[in-house]
Amino acid sequence: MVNDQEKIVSSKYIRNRTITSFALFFLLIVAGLFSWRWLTHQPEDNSVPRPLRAVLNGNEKFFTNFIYSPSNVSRTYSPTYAAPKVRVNGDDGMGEDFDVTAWKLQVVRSPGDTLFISLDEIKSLPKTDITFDFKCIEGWSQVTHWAGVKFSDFVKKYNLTSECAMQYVGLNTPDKKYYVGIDTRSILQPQTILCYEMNGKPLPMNQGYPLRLIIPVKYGIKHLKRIGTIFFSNSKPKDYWYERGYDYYAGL
Ligand SMILES: Nc1nc2c(c(=O)[nH]1)N[C@H]1C(S)=C(S)[C@@H](COP(=O)(O)O)O[C@H]1N2
Ligand SMILES: [Mo]
Repeated sequence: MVNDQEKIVSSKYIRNRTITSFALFFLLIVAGLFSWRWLTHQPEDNSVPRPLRAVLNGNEKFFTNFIYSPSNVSRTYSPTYAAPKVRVNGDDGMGEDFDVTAWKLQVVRSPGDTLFISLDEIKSLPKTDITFDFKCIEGWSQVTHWAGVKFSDFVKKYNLTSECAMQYVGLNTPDKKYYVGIDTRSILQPQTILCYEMNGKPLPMNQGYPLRLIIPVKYGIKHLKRIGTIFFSNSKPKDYWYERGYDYYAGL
Protein backbone atom coordinates (compact mmCIF):
# COMPACT_ATOMS: atom_id res chain seq x y z
CA MET A 1 0.00 0.00 0.00
CA VAL A 2 1.30 3.42 -0.93
CA ASN A 3 1.05 6.05 1.76
CA ASP A 4 -0.74 9.31 0.79
CA GLN A 5 2.33 11.27 1.85
CA GLU A 6 4.75 9.36 -0.31
CA LYS A 7 5.55 10.33 -3.86
CA ILE A 8 7.06 8.12 -6.44
CA VAL A 9 9.95 10.01 -8.07
CA SER A 10 11.91 9.03 -11.10
CA SER A 11 15.69 8.78 -11.11
CA LYS A 12 15.65 11.49 -13.80
CA TYR A 13 13.95 13.85 -11.38
CA ILE A 14 16.57 13.09 -8.73
CA ARG A 15 19.38 13.67 -11.20
CA ASN A 16 17.97 17.04 -12.28
CA ARG A 17 17.57 18.12 -8.68
CA THR A 18 21.15 17.13 -7.92
CA ILE A 19 22.51 19.03 -10.92
CA THR A 20 20.50 22.13 -10.00
CA SER A 21 21.70 21.99 -6.40
CA PHE A 22 25.33 21.70 -7.40
CA ALA A 23 25.00 24.48 -9.96
CA LEU A 24 23.44 26.73 -7.33
CA PHE A 25 26.12 25.83 -4.81
CA PHE A 26 28.82 26.67 -7.33
CA LEU A 27 27.14 29.96 -8.34
CA LEU A 28 26.90 31.04 -4.69
CA ILE A 29 30.59 30.36 -4.15
CA VAL A 30 31.47 32.38 -7.25
CA ALA A 31 29.13 35.20 -6.17
CA GLY A 32 30.73 35.12 -2.70
CA LEU A 33 34.24 35.34 -4.14
CA PHE A 34 33.27 38.19 -6.43
CA SER A 35 31.56 40.12 -3.61
CA TRP A 36 34.63 39.67 -1.43
CA ARG A 37 36.87 40.87 -4.26
CA TRP A 38 34.59 43.84 -4.87
CA LEU A 39 34.47 44.73 -1.15
CA THR A 40 38.21 44.56 -0.62
CA HIS A 41 38.83 46.66 -3.73
CA GLN A 42 36.57 49.49 -2.65
CA PRO A 43 38.21 52.81 -1.73
CA GLU A 44 38.88 53.05 1.99
CA ASP A 45 37.43 55.43 4.52
CA ASN A 46 39.79 55.62 7.52
CA SER A 47 41.45 52.26 6.80
CA VAL A 48 38.17 50.38 6.25
CA PRO A 49 36.51 49.66 2.85
CA ARG A 50 33.78 52.25 2.39
CA PRO A 51 30.81 49.85 2.50
CA LEU A 52 31.99 48.46 5.85
CA ARG A 53 32.60 51.96 7.20
CA ALA A 54 29.02 52.81 6.16
CA VAL A 55 27.80 49.91 8.30
CA LEU A 56 29.88 51.08 11.29
CA ASN A 57 28.53 54.62 10.88
CA GLY A 58 25.00 53.22 10.59
CA ASN A 59 25.49 51.29 13.84
CA GLU A 60 26.73 54.45 15.51
CA LYS A 61 23.64 56.41 14.37
CA PHE A 62 21.39 53.62 15.57
CA PHE A 63 23.06 53.49 18.98
CA THR A 64 23.25 57.25 19.51
CA ASN A 65 19.64 57.81 18.39
CA PHE A 66 17.82 54.81 19.84
CA ILE A 67 19.88 52.90 22.36
CA TYR A 68 22.05 55.47 24.14
CA SER A 69 20.61 56.88 27.31
CA PRO A 70 22.49 58.83 29.98
CA SER A 71 20.75 56.59 32.50
CA ASN A 72 22.54 53.51 31.11
CA VAL A 73 25.32 53.14 33.61
CA SER A 74 28.25 50.76 33.68
CA ARG A 75 28.35 48.17 36.41
CA THR A 76 30.52 49.20 39.35
CA TYR A 77 32.34 47.10 41.95
CA SER A 78 33.61 47.56 45.45
CA PRO A 79 37.24 48.85 45.31
CA THR A 80 38.29 45.63 47.06
CA TYR A 81 37.76 43.88 43.71
CA ALA A 82 40.21 46.19 41.95
CA ALA A 83 43.41 44.70 40.60
CA PRO A 84 46.45 45.94 42.58
CA LYS A 85 48.67 45.49 39.54
CA VAL A 86 47.09 47.47 36.72
CA ARG A 87 47.93 46.60 33.17
CA VAL A 88 49.70 49.27 31.11
CA ASN A 89 48.63 49.34 27.49
CA GLY A 90 49.48 51.87 24.81
CA ASP A 91 52.07 54.62 25.05
CA ASP A 92 51.34 56.75 22.00
CA GLY A 93 51.68 60.42 22.84
CA MET A 94 53.52 59.51 26.05
CA GLY A 95 57.07 60.40 25.00
CA GLU A 96 59.87 61.11 27.48
CA ASP A 97 60.15 64.76 26.45
CA PHE A 98 57.24 65.83 28.62
CA ASP A 99 57.67 68.72 31.02
CA VAL A 100 55.40 67.78 33.93
CA THR A 101 56.13 70.96 35.87
CA ALA A 102 54.94 73.17 33.01
CA TRP A 103 51.75 71.15 32.47
CA LYS A 104 48.38 72.81 32.55
CA LEU A 105 45.18 71.45 31.13
CA GLN A 106 44.18 73.52 28.11
CA VAL A 107 40.48 73.88 27.39
CA VAL A 108 39.77 75.56 24.09
CA ARG A 109 36.39 77.25 24.51
CA SER A 110 36.57 78.78 21.06
CA PRO A 111 39.48 79.61 18.77
CA GLY A 112 41.64 82.12 20.63
CA ASP A 113 39.90 81.58 23.95
CA THR A 114 41.76 78.91 25.91
CA LEU A 115 41.59 78.19 29.64
CA PHE A 116 44.76 76.98 31.37
CA ILE A 117 43.94 74.92 34.43
CA SER A 118 46.44 73.51 36.94
CA LEU A 119 46.25 70.09 38.55
CA ASP A 120 45.69 71.73 41.96
CA GLU A 121 42.67 73.59 40.61
CA ILE A 122 41.27 70.33 39.23
CA LYS A 123 41.93 68.58 42.56
CA SER A 124 40.03 71.30 44.40
CA LEU A 125 36.80 70.22 42.66
CA PRO A 126 34.55 67.55 44.22
CA LYS A 127 36.25 64.16 43.99
CA THR A 128 34.56 60.94 42.85
CA ASP A 129 35.89 57.46 42.48
CA ILE A 130 34.80 54.51 40.40
CA THR A 131 35.68 50.84 40.21
CA PHE A 132 34.60 49.21 36.98
CA ASP A 133 35.61 46.60 34.45
CA PHE A 134 38.01 48.34 32.06
CA LYS A 135 37.67 46.76 28.62
CA CYS A 136 40.15 46.92 25.78
CA ILE A 137 39.26 46.04 22.20
CA GLU A 138 42.26 43.70 22.21
CA GLY A 139 40.12 41.33 24.24
CA TRP A 140 41.28 41.80 27.84
CA SER A 141 39.47 43.43 30.70
CA GLN A 142 40.39 44.28 34.27
CA VAL A 143 38.49 45.62 37.26
CA THR A 144 40.29 48.82 38.21
CA HIS A 145 39.82 51.70 40.65
CA TRP A 146 40.14 55.36 39.63
CA ALA A 147 39.38 58.77 41.11
CA GLY A 148 39.09 62.33 39.88
CA VAL A 149 36.48 64.91 39.02
CA LYS A 150 33.32 64.11 37.12
CA PHE A 151 33.53 65.60 33.64
CA SER A 152 30.01 66.99 34.13
CA ASP A 153 31.10 68.80 37.36
CA PHE A 154 34.13 70.17 35.57
CA VAL A 155 31.86 71.52 32.81
CA LYS A 156 29.64 73.27 35.37
CA LYS A 157 32.56 74.73 37.28
CA TYR A 158 34.23 76.18 34.17
CA ASN A 159 31.01 77.31 32.48
CA LEU A 160 31.38 75.05 29.49
CA THR A 161 27.68 74.29 29.18
CA SER A 162 27.21 76.19 25.92
CA GLU A 163 30.32 74.51 24.43
CA CYS A 164 28.76 71.17 25.40
CA ALA A 165 25.83 71.91 23.10
CA MET A 166 28.25 70.84 20.37
CA GLN A 167 28.12 67.19 19.32
CA TYR A 168 31.68 66.13 20.08
CA VAL A 169 34.48 66.67 22.55
CA GLY A 170 38.06 66.17 21.36
CA LEU A 171 41.06 65.35 23.56
CA ASN A 172 44.77 65.34 22.67
CA THR A 173 47.99 64.47 24.44
CA PRO A 174 50.30 67.50 24.86
CA ASP A 175 52.39 66.36 21.86
CA LYS A 176 49.17 65.67 19.86
CA LYS A 177 50.37 62.16 18.99
CA TYR A 178 47.35 60.46 20.55
CA TYR A 179 43.91 61.95 20.14
CA VAL A 180 40.31 60.91 20.56
CA GLY A 181 36.86 62.25 19.77
CA ILE A 182 33.86 61.42 21.93
CA ASP A 183 30.17 62.16 21.48
CA THR A 184 29.31 64.83 24.03
CA ARG A 185 26.43 62.90 25.55
CA SER A 186 28.70 60.00 26.47
CA ILE A 187 31.37 62.23 27.98
CA LEU A 188 28.72 63.98 30.12
CA GLN A 189 27.45 60.64 31.42
CA PRO A 190 27.92 60.80 35.23
CA GLN A 191 30.57 58.04 35.36
CA THR A 192 33.05 59.88 33.12
CA ILE A 193 35.92 61.39 35.10
CA LEU A 194 38.99 63.50 34.54
CA CYS A 195 41.14 61.13 36.53
CA TYR A 196 44.23 61.89 38.62
CA GLU A 197 44.32 58.88 40.96
CA MET A 198 44.54 55.11 40.60
CA ASN A 199 44.16 52.78 43.60
CA GLY A 200 44.16 55.82 45.90
CA LYS A 201 47.52 57.13 44.67
CA PRO A 202 48.52 59.73 42.07
CA LEU A 203 48.38 58.28 38.55
CA PRO A 204 51.64 56.59 37.61
CA MET A 205 53.43 58.24 34.69
CA ASN A 206 52.71 55.38 32.28
CA GLN A 207 49.06 55.43 33.23
CA GLY A 208 48.62 59.06 32.24
CA TYR A 209 49.99 61.35 34.96
CA PRO A 210 48.92 64.07 35.60
CA LEU A 211 45.44 63.62 34.11
CA ARG A 212 43.66 61.00 32.01
CA LEU A 213 40.16 60.31 30.86
CA ILE A 214 38.15 57.49 32.41
CA ILE A 215 34.94 56.85 30.49
CA PRO A 216 33.43 53.47 31.49
CA VAL A 217 30.79 53.52 28.73
CA LYS A 218 33.56 53.26 26.12
CA TYR A 219 36.31 50.83 25.21
CA GLY A 220 39.86 51.51 26.45
CA ILE A 221 40.91 53.23 23.20
CA LYS A 222 38.93 56.31 24.29
CA HIS A 223 40.46 56.57 27.80
CA LEU A 224 43.16 59.00 26.71
CA LYS A 225 46.17 59.16 29.02
CA ARG A 226 48.08 62.41 29.64
CA ILE A 227 45.45 64.92 28.54
CA GLY A 228 46.92 68.11 27.06
CA THR A 229 44.00 69.79 25.35
CA ILE A 230 40.23 69.51 25.39
CA PHE A 231 38.09 71.13 22.68
CA PHE A 232 34.52 71.07 21.36
CA SER A 233 33.27 70.55 17.84
CA ASN A 234 30.21 69.76 15.77
CA SER A 235 32.23 67.61 13.41
CA LYS A 236 34.04 64.45 14.47
CA PRO A 237 37.42 65.33 16.01
CA LYS A 238 40.40 63.35 14.75
CA ASP A 239 40.57 59.96 16.43
CA TYR A 240 43.71 57.81 16.54
CA TRP A 241 42.12 54.36 16.34
CA TYR A 242 39.32 55.48 14.06
CA GLU A 243 41.97 56.45 11.53
CA ARG A 244 43.38 52.95 11.92
CA GLY A 245 40.10 51.25 11.09
CA TYR A 246 38.24 51.07 14.40
CA ASP A 247 34.73 52.13 15.21
CA TYR A 248 34.46 55.84 16.14
CA TYR A 249 31.73 55.37 18.72
CA ALA A 250 33.47 52.44 20.49
CA GLY A 251 30.64 52.21 23.03
CA LEU A 252 29.95 49.35 25.42
N1 LIG B 1 48.04 58.71 25.41
C1 LIG B 1 47.56 57.47 25.23
N2 LIG B 1 46.43 57.10 25.83
C2 LIG B 1 45.93 55.86 25.65
C3 LIG B 1 46.57 54.93 24.80
C4 LIG B 1 47.76 55.34 24.15
O1 LIG B 1 48.40 54.60 23.38
N3 LIG B 1 48.23 56.61 24.40
N4 LIG B 1 46.03 53.66 24.62
C5 LIG B 1 44.61 53.48 24.96
C6 LIG B 1 44.25 52.07 25.08
S1 LIG B 1 44.12 51.19 23.64
C7 LIG B 1 43.93 51.50 26.28
S2 LIG B 1 43.35 49.91 26.38
C8 LIG B 1 44.10 52.26 27.55
C9 LIG B 1 44.98 51.48 28.50
O2 LIG B 1 45.11 52.15 29.71
P1 LIG B 1 46.17 51.64 30.76
O3 LIG B 1 47.51 51.72 30.12
O4 LIG B 1 46.03 52.52 31.95
O5 LIG B 1 45.79 50.21 31.06
O6 LIG B 1 44.66 53.51 27.35
C10 LIG B 1 44.20 54.21 26.23
N5 LIG B 1 44.78 55.53 26.28
MO1 LIG C 1 42.95 49.31 24.18
